[in-house]
Amino acid sequence: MGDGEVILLDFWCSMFGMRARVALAEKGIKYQYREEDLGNKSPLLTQMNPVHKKIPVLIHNGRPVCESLIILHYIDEVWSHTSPLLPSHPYHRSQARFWASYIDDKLSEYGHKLNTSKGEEQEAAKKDFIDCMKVLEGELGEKPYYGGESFGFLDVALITFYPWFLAYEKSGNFSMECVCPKLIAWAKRCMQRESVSKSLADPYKIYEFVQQIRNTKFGTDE
Ligand code: GS8
Repeated sequence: MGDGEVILLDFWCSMFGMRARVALAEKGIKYQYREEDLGNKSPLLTQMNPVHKKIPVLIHNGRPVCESLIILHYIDEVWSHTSPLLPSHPYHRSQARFWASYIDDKLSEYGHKLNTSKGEEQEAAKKDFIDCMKVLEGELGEKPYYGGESFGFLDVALITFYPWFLAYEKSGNFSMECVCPKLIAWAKRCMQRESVSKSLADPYKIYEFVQQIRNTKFGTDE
């Protein structure tokens, strides 16, 4: 079942797309990477994800799987013989899903607001973002990974925000290392894995990308 053609429709700096890239790399799956122009989406993207028309989409033997967390589940179930990502115990699986949805509902929203707002709105987003990061750091506790002794589903779901940290820090004028030192130590541990370091976008390019968005929105003399 795991064999066959695998295509990933993606966008280089997407934290959602990078999740699929890390999971595919962890499992050692060969795939075709197709970069989408989100301002001019390909007919394949609109055909494969007609509901949301968003990346990432994993196309396995011609059939699409949409939504990054669902893609992670799918990859883990189809290529189950190696590098399990989800915990084996139902309770631990439920907790990994809970925290992944917390990341998508909260961290992703506050991070986006922090990068794309100014003044009071940005200060509020910064506070929410930092609070959220501290909650996630608390959940990690003293464990090396969210998956416990091994790198797993929740590690994949969160590590793809790491290359965005530089842009968040510059936008909010704060240091993640000072705010959440244990979380940064965890991120550096994850980066030692080739599946992670080779799949994540360059933080400086992401920072430039965010600057361009801010310049378009607010002008260059912020
Ligand atoms: C989010 C995907 C998404 O926002 C997931 O896969 O987890 N819940 C989804 N994709 C964005 C790019 S990354 O910010 C996207 O494709 N945007 C295009 C659009 O909104 O038109």
